Amino acid sequence: MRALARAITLVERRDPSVRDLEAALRTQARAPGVAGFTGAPGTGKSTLVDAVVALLRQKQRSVAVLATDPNSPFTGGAILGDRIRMQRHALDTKVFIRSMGARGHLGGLSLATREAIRLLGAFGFDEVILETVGVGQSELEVAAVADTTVVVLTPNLGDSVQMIKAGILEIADVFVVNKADIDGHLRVIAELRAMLNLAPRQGWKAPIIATVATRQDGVEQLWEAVLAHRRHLETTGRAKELAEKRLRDETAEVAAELARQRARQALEEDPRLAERLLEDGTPYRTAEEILKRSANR
Ligand SMILES: Nc1nc2c(ncn2[C@@H]2O[C@H](COP(=O)(O)OP(=O)(O)OP(=O)(O)O)[C@@H](O)[C@H]2O)c(=O)[nH]1
Ligand SMILES: [Mg+2]
Repeated sequence: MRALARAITLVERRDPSVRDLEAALRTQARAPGVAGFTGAPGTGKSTLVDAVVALLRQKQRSVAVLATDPNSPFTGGAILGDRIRMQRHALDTKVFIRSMGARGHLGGLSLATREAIRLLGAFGFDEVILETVGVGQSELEVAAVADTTVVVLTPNLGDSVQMIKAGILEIADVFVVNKADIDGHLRVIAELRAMLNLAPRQGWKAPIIATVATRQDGVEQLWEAVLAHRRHLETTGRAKELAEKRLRDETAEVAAELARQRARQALEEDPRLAERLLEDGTPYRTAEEILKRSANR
């Protein structure tokens, strides 16, 4: 576990040694199932994830939770309330809980998260659960990495279904209406269903699961829905397509990261280059030159 934690810190920092580590681990790696939980702050994501972890442990599945916050600097594993909340799993070696951030690192969080997921696979974890912390692009980042995206809504918080952010409907594979112990949950479910019927998605119809995370109600159904979606991906060949697309995306991100490092280095180390750049007043010629040089190395 210590080794895993350290390796993930390297991944967060985008440390060059990650490359060797990955190569060494590749033979052992097998892909864990990845489910991402997203939704507005306070909807109960952490409580739900904690309940799912408990369920998975009953089923003898090992599980890693990555709480990702694209707006934070890398964390080195420090985690706030969530670790306390999930503390009942602290002594269980088949549960790994970790927060990750990657502000200021090119490729952002999705690249670091993908690498962390590969590491978790190499360390033998069966399931990986991502929880987004914070708002903004995080939903989309999670959807780009997870096999199954779970969008968590609640009856309160004023997040009436009409206010669901554009884009959320398309990324949700499973909807959860959590806090179903609060008045108004039936209305939210009805509104959501009506909205989904207006804009049906091809192939997979995202189910709506009502849960009371604090009592673990509905958590079994929620996990069943995640597994049903996973089977759907497998049987339609979509899983393979997604894996291939991710590898292409990730390769483009890694290439961009390497190119940026080399460009910075060239501009620092070669005064002639920097001088000509100033003469040009625009970056294109110099950028091309740097890429050419980099290719010839
Ligand atoms: N009534 C009720 N409260 C709940 C339920 N699930 C979670 N809560 C409460 O809602 C609050 C927020 O729960 P969290 O699990 O921290 O929510 P979160 O989505 O992880 O929040 P952030 O990580 O801050 O975005 C806590 O006080 C929970 O106890 C539920 O099903 N019913
Ligand atoms: Mg949380």
